[in-house]
Amino acid sequence: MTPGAARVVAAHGRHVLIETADRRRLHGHLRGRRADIVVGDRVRWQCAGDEAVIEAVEPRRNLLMRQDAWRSKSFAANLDQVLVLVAGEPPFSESQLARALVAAADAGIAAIVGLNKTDRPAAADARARLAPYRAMGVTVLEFAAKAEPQAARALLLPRLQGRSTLLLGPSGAGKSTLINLLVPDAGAQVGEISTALNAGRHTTTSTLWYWLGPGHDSALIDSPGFQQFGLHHLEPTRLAALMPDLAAHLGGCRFHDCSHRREPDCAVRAAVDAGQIAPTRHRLYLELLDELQQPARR
Ligand SMILES: Nc1nc2c(ncn2[C@@H]2O[C@H](COP(=O)(O)OP(=O)(O)OP(=O)(O)O)[C@@H](O)[C@H]2O)c(=O)[nH]1
Ligand SMILES: [Mg+2]
Ligand SMILES: [Zn+2]
Repeated sequence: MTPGAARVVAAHGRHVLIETADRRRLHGHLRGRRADIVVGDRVRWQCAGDEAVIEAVEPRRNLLMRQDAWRSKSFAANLDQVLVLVAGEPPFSESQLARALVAAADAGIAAIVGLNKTDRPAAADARARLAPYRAMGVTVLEFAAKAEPQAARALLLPRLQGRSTLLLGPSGAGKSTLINLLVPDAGAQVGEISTALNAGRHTTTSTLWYWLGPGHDSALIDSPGFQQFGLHHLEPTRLAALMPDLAAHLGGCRFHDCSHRREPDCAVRAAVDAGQIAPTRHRLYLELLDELQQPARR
């Protein structure tokens, strides 16, 4: 990195924590009224007392975002991988899982799923609900971050090596538990700033970048659990191509612009009838499609 280059390791609105090329961490804020800066961003900065002023944000390799009818929210930038964490307790929403995977596919970021809390009886139900995802080629890793920490570490570390991985998942899935397991000095890495941002709550309120080891080549990014995962930034016609189980049957429909709703000779619906696409997945697709085709309320 050239002098004055840094990486954003925590972001809370216009207030950020950056890590400089010589591994110092500084509070920073954006010049002017820009507020489009996220964890993972590469920035150029200048000193302003003991703070940093962010002069510019470098072009991003990718950006994971969600967008509802009213506003968009970016999770993080310049990622190699997304790890969507789910559990049987609290029961995960398949809609949120599907949305996270579609958003990652749209952003060109690889995604894997982690089923946490396998020590709980409810894991069996969660495992069954993940079957269509395994069948479509999604890697699903199972572990118990709290109950069987050593096995969880051994399973996950090779998957995280040399990459920057965003942890995504509903509140209570165990994202912070996993961070604390994999990043022994997690508290020290984020320091007071994020402790202050988080104000002693058990629930994560800001996105935070952690190095997995002293080599600084593998990173894990904790993010707050989310309720809504809007995909309004997607072109409705691209949706099916971003869902691998549906995508496998595209091109076989009678109409090239088939919406796979009720057109005759639809290869996607035929695949549902033949048991090749889970009916729940087709329903999720229709639900998302309806949502994307609603006129934007802006
Ligand atoms: N039984 C069991 N409980 C676990 C396991 N892993 C985490 N938990 C518990 O699940 C609860 C939620 O874990 P957190 O790590 O705070 O979840 P989070 O995803 O960070 O939640 P937010 O910050 O609210 O988004 C805590 O009480 C953990 O102790 C596990 O492997 N087994
Ligand atoms: Mg958390
Ligand atoms: Zn069709």
